[in-house]
Amino acid sequence: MDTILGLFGMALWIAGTIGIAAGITWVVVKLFPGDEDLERRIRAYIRWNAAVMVIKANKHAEGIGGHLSTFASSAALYDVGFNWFFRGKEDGLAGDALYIQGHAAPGTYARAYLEGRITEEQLDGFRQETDGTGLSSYPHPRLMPDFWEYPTVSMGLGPLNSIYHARFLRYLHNRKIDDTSGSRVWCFVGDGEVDEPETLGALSLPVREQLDNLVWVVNCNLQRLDGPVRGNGKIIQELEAIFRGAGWNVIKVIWGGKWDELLMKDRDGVLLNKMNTTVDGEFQRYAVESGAYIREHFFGPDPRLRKMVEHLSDDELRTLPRGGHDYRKLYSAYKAATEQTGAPTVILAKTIKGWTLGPDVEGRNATHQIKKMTVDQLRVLRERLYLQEVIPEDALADGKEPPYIRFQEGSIEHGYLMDRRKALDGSLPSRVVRTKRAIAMPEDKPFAEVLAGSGKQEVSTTMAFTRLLRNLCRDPKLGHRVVPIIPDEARTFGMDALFKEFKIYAAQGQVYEPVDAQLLLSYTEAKDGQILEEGITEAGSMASFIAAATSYAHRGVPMLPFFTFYSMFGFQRVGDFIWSANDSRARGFLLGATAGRTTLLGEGLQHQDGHSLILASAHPTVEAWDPAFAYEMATIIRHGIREMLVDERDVIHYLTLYNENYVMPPMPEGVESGIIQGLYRWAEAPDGPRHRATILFSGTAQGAARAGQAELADRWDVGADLWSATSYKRLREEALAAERWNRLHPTEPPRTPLVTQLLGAGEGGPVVAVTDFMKAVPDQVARWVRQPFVPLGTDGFGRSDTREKLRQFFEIDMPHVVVGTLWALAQQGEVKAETVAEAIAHYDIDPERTDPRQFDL
Ligand SMILES: Cc1ncc(C[n+]2csc(CCOP(=O)(O)OP(=O)(O)O)c2C)c(N)n1
Ligand SMILES: [Mg+2]
Repeated sequence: MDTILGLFGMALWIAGTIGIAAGITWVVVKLFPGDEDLERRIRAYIRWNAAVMVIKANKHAEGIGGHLSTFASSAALYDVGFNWFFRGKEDGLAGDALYIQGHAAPGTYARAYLEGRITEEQLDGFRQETDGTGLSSYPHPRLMPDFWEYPTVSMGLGPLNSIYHARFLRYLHNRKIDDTSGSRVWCFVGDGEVDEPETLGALSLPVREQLDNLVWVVNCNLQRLDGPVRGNGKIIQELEAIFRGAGWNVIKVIWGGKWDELLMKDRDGVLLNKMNTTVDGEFQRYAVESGAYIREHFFGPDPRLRKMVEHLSDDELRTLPRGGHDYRKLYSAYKAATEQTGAPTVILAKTIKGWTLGPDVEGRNATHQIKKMTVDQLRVLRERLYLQEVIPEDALADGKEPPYIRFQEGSIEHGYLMDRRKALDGSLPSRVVRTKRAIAMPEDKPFAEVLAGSGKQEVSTTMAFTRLLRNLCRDPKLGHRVVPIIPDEARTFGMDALFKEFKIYAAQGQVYEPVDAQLLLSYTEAKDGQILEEGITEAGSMASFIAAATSYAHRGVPMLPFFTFYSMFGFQRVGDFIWSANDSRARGFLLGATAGRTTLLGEGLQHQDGHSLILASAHPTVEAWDPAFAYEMATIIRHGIREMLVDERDVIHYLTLYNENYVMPPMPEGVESGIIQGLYRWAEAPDGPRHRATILFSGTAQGAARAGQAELADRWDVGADLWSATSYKRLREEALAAERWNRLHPTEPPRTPLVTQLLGAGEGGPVVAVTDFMKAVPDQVARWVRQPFVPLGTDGFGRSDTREKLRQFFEIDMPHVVVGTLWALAQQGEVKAETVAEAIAHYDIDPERTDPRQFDL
């Protein structure tokens, strides 16, 4: 080490080393091309404004929150990127993707303010959004669609998304859909955030795929919300081992330049040893203590160390900076990251949480939550940032609002700030939807085969979907842009049929001959493969989905992703990712295959899904569908494609797919709008019977409903209409809108919700709704049905058995449809209670059997 430092001593003085720890030294010498003093001054303004906007927000609206100390620790990490590395979107370029730590958002707004992209009024509206002019708390493209691109604040999602985003850029490039060579993905990660399994869960993928277009910057301020990240250990060492083990290029920026002088004197390695054996909890303590304390406790115990710093004053000791606050070292690290080839880079930057915010905030355990500052604390901040002449004393007087500060247009600082961004193709973050190569609607042909029904053949909606997906991939207009995504379940869904024809994407191609090479449907990988076969990671698949589903915006190249998964492992397993896909303004299809609590027989409690439609109902921009027939599924998908490509709606369509085979009828005339509105009459009640009833079905419950209709007519003198309920969520949302309108327009003639209109005022008799999902799914519309409403559904845990036994158990089979209908008629006085009892006995139903919802069975 001596030699290295000796040799490069002079150069180090110019540019600085990158990092020293664990006995390994990296020396990268780069001349800093900018004006460091000017940049520090610009950064001081950004720091000040970022703090003031949080303080003011909390003055104006008590409890509104916000974060001061995260950005304070990472200001230089962002600034070096904004001044020198992050590429913008001018001249039609796609630029770099920035995943910014969510709660560092004030810093991003503060820079945008200096650049003239955000007004003072907007800064004052931080976290006060409902009037439509405020700034969102965190990066939310749904709320600020011209500004933010990538939601990050749910810890762990941003890091995982960034990996798959970088990979998706390669996918687009290798498939010759878009030249993505000019774009890099930068992801800022908190050191506490690494504890989320999603953060580190996919580290090997960018190494396997050689994603040198990916750079992570981990802000190692040693603290999370409650306290130290690794008080008794060393987070940087831990992360270095993990990233290096995975094969990343690791750059550590630990000590600021002033330490270099000391390290050069460290001939025996005592200082290095002291650094390596001091745990993070102690370092945090040194961050808040006096120089005398540091001299005593860090350098003091070893006379050689004490001697090393005897020429430094206590104040100089106290202000020996961390690497993450050393601008030149950061510049060198970023530069090295951008020059790296063949592997992703992580920069581990050591910082102090709350840096420059003064002794009451810096490094304190409570720092994350601090959002107010007293006048005295503001004075300290002003001095730390050398802003005394900019902010006069009277501006800080008690009761006064601390001012925002800005450079005059024409000033050197303003010119420098703007020139830097101009040189890098414009300001960021910035979300623009600028379609470079649109795609047209597919032809009718892909749909025709599925809409025509299956003839005599019994097929499932999953099989029909796979057929449709294949047809869409073959479509001359849009086939190339279809992105089938599957997490190691292709064979379950019959999608292995697509492997050979469309090939599995593999960055290196296929370097082996597959074991099934001689088969027609062999496992075929290719560099330009279309299918993303992700392996067993629903989270990773969802991240791919988001990258593809937002490609229309971040690349200007619309893609059409279809992510098919075990329906149980979608909303339940990766619900937060789907939520962030809503926020990201994703456009794509989610397919919950092997759906239903009783249709997926044999798999039992963990697999049988009876509630994904309920979970989906909470997602604002997810349309949730439960089609019974292949033609419904195809109609919904065609409608969804039109919404995404023609209407440019940022919408996700979730469809259940089942694996039960039955004859798929051809699409009847005139039902298209009924399918899309969520409910349509599928079959009229037979003529003849005395009583009337209405049966709603969705998904595979069509079987019990149809059998029930026949049985009711044959044996119980009831003629029932059959309706297919393709989307209760849609019906409910329409009804809520009508109800709200009525509530707020009390003197106008009221609007009638669609579901009420369709089911009428009672002439169709009571309504029985049968589903392979929980009763809460049809219950979504119960309030707007005027006649008695009886939901039959599959509440409770799934269990292994045959379909017949399961449907009997969950009380959704034909006999229960009949009994439910008769009981509803009895409520209306149409039939006698004894008739219901007779039916119960006839079908051998045990009324005393325990309710399947109870788990003490
Ligand atoms: C999934 C999730 N869990 C919890 C939180 C709440 N939260 C916000 S910031 C934070 C601490 C972050 O610490 P770190 O990642 O070290 O970031 P720093 O502010 O120190 O840079 C927590 C727990 C969250 N946003 N997301
Ligand atoms: Mg932290």
